[in-house]
Order: sequence, then structure tokens, then C-alpha cells
Amino acid sequence: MSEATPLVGIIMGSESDMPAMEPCMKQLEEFGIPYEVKVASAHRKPAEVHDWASSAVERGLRVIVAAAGKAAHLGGVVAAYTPLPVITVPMKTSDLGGLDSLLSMVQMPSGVPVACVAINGAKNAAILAVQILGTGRDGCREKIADFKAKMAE
Ligand code: RP5
Repeated sequence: MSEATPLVGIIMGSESDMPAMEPCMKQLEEFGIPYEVKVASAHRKPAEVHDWASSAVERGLRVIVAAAGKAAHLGGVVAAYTPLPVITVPMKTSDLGGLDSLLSMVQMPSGVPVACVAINGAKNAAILAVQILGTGRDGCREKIADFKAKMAE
């Protein structure tokens, strides 16, 4: 596997989630972590979500970030199909402010956990993804340590 093989897979339910997810991509780029992006809804394109999630490990992904809004089942569905850790990002919504997304994401049944950051917490999802990568990669752990040191300046 080359250095450029994506380690983080970002999936979102709609193109309309893209602007809110840009801070995630930007942060991963700042850390120098290769990632891939997929747009597919658990409800509108369930077969595509299945194929993407169930092949994630063999494509080289090690952490997944899943963003969705409203009845935000995407992260949970992805988690059902992969042994990789899934970090969910609840999208702010026009009707219920994102509380709908948040509750849909965090109330997972026992046995299928997902992590969940704040509403529109895309940047934190990237940081957490790199922290997870850092459990097995010294370089990622060092990037996070440097990031924390800069924050504290
Ligand atoms: C969810 O519904 C998406 O993740 C998005 O946040 C929300 C609205 O999607 P669109 O109707 O804008 O495609 O599935």
C-alpha cells in the first residue's frame, strides 16, 4: 500500500453536507493524512453505502467519519458493515437545529457503537480520527502532540 492510500474515509449523506464537512478535510490536510470522500445516503443509496462500508478495510481505511443530518442513520449503518471505528458528525438542520441528527446518531443499540462529535463538529472529527490513527502510528501521535502544544501557546 502506498503512502497516499487513504487512511480516513469520509462519508456524508448529501452534497448539501459538504460545506459543513470542509473543516474536516482541511484539518486532515493540515495533518498530512490521506483521506477519501464519498457522498451516499443510507436511505437513498443503501446498496452503495453497503458496498463502500463493507470494502473499507480492504481499501486501506483505518477510521471512518460519517456525517448526516435529520434522521441521521448513516454512521450507524456504516458501523454495522465494518469493524473500523466510526466517528459521526451530526449536521445542523434547518428544522430542529441538529438535535435531530445528534440523537439519531448517538442512540445506537448495544453492540454497535459510534463516536459522536458536536453538531457540525467536523474539525474535531478529523482530530479524533488522527488520535485514533495515533494509537498505532507514532507519526500521527506526534502530530496531535504538536497540535496541542500550538493550541496552548
Ligand atoms: C441527510 O438529509 C443528509 O445528510 C443531509 O444532511 C439532509 C438533507 O439532505 P438533502 O435533502 O439536502 O440532500 O440525509
